[in-house]
Amino acid sequence: MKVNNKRALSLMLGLAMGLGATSSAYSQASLEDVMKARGLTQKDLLAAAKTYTPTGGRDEYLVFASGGQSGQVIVYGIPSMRILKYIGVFTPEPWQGYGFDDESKAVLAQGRINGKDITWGDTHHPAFSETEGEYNGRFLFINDKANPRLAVIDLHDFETKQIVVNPFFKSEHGGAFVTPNTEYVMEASQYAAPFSSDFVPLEEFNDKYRGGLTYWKFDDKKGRLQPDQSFTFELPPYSQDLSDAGKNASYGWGFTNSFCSERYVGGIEKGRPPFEAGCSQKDTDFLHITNWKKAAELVAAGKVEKVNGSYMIPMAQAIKEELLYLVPEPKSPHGVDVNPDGTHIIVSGKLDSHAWVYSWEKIQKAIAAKKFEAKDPYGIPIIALKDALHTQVAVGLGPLHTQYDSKKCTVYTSIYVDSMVTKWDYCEGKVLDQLHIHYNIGHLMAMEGDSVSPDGKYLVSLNKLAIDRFNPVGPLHPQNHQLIDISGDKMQLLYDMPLPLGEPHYAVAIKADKLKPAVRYKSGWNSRTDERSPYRTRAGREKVVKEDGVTHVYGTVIRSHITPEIIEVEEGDTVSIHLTNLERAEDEVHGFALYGQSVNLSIEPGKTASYTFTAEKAGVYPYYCTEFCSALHLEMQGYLLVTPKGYQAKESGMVEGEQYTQADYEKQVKTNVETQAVIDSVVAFITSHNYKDFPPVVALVEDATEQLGFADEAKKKAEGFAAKGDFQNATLWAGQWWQYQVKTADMGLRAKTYLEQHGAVKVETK
Ligand code: K7E
Ligand code: CUA
Repeated sequence: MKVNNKRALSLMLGLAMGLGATSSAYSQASLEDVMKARGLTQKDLLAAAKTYTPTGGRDEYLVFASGGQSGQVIVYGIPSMRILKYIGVFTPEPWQGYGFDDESKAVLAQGRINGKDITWGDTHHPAFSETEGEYNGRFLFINDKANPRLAVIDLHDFETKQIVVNPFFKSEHGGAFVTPNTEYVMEASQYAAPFSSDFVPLEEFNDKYRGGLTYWKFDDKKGRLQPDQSFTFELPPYSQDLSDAGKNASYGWGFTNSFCSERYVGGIEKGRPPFEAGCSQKDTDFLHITNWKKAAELVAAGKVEKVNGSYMIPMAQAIKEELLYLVPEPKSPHGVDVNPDGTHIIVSGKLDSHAWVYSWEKIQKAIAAKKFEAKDPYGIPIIALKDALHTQVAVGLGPLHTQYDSKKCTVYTSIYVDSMVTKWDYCEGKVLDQLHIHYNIGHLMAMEGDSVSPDGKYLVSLNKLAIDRFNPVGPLHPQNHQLIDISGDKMQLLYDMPLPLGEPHYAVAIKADKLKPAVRYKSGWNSRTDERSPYRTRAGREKVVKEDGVTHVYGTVIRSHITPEIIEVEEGDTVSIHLTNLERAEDEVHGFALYGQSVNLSIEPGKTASYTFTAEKAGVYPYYCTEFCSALHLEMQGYLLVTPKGYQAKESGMVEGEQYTQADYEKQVKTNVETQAVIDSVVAFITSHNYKDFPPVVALVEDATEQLGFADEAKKKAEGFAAKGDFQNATLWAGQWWQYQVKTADMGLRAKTYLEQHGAVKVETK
């Protein structure tokens, strides 16, 4: 053991002294050699130079992609396309302890449907919180299509904080889309169903089945959706699809697509033509236009009734109060996208080769003049196409979604059937460029593309099929995100990124410098409620107490021990283990796993995480830290002893495997004195440089100082036992003293390396 530790220390010292890598023959090859060996073209090299991010480098944008069926969110960088994180949202994720600790189980429990735990989600559309139409980098919302739910992720720590269940819908697709100041998050149903949870026969489809659109109120300060202030529009049983919120000129309004306005109900097994035939008969479907601002005023004025405890605006009321209109749109549309200044709305029909551009000015005029061509079967006024349309542009077969460029009037539309991206001008109505992708693109995404000021630069094509693009890995292929350079007149394909998690329908990208994520929590923090945990503990205050029949373990974790190290409970006890990470150091996360229980905790610096279970069976249950946090990570361990009922401990006490003498003690002290000399030299190096100009180094120095403080306490204990002639305890405490020294040296050397690599300069020392 000791030998290993010493080797570890000398290794650290060796690296710090620059005895590192020697250059290999490979690295001496010229660029031409490498091109030749790998069969690369000039074009490849250019693409590589545009995406390659040198070691230690950062990305300009961060992408938050839906994780599709994984129920997670995937975070990656642009232009490097390096994946940084999977965020657990609707699905348990063990690395983050999500769905394993009590705190996050409570978040997942908010998403229960009819009392049943749903441990996955079909995530589709992420959306950033906005201020005046600009991404503000504070929150991310994402929907679950399968079970109509929305989740709130706080970008302060990239954790899911809330899940809400739609009180009316049985599925949804048109979420999440935010209004320009995140007043509301839009969520539209997809498959019409009764608003109640009762059985209603399909024969009553037209009368009793309904679509809908919920505007979820968001409280920016609390960072939570407010179900009691949210409201839902009752809509006809058309299959409502995607939505987008109006902005600038169209602020206060929302736009929602629909398909199957034929209201066909299928029945292939009864010899009826299938859904797909019955749902694509008409030449047009309906774009729904809703006035959320006026609806919110009615809600505030107490003029909207609650149904099932939630505000619901019936169609009759929406029509009477002039909140709801329809406009014909191309057959089986999919995307609806409002342009940055809010003056135009682009809709593409999957079964029409045109993208239709609507003029908000024309629509407003028709509404003001009450100029309608007809009413739908539910009495909703229909604005004539000619009174709403700006132009129609032939963009390709199977157009789906549209993204806006930084250049005025320039847009990119995904063309599913033709497998390409069409760049076109919606003011002039002409196609500018087309690029083939691989294969069958769904959504596409430009940098800050949903904001009022898109950045252009890059486009990501989120493809539905990968087919032959990657090494084969079985019948289930990875997803393929293709990075496209859109800074010039011609689009240029740069990179294929496989995504091995689920089908990411949509993604959003934000300038990385808008995000300011924390590196640690306030001490004793419940990260899911964003409050101090009632179960937090400080160093030296660890305890085990029985309260209301539950054995509460108030413990701590820090390199490299879990306190307590031995927990004794009786068979049948309910046990609640609460662990607080005492670390303040960046990236010093500890985990917690316990034999025979399905648990892993991720306890980041400052966090308190809990795990409650019943100790059903008497036995010995080792536990340990699951993050390789330090040289003595493997020793970060303990035992849960579940004693049989009525068990009496024997008198004899514990016997240690080794007995130590005065010579052992002195040998350890000698090592410690030598180690201290190393620490002193590192400290001298750091303090003789302008280390205070480097915040990461300041943090490391603080951490090292703290570890050295612990070393001092252990040293005093060792010396106390030595003075009493108890060399057993003296030697063990001297060993612990050395452990803290090693951690101090580790921090110090990391700080020294950082200074050397970041051009620190010598300063005058007094
Ligand atoms: Cu087109 Cu759900 Cu937005 Cu898939 S959706 S592509
Ligand atoms: Cu803590 Cu390993």
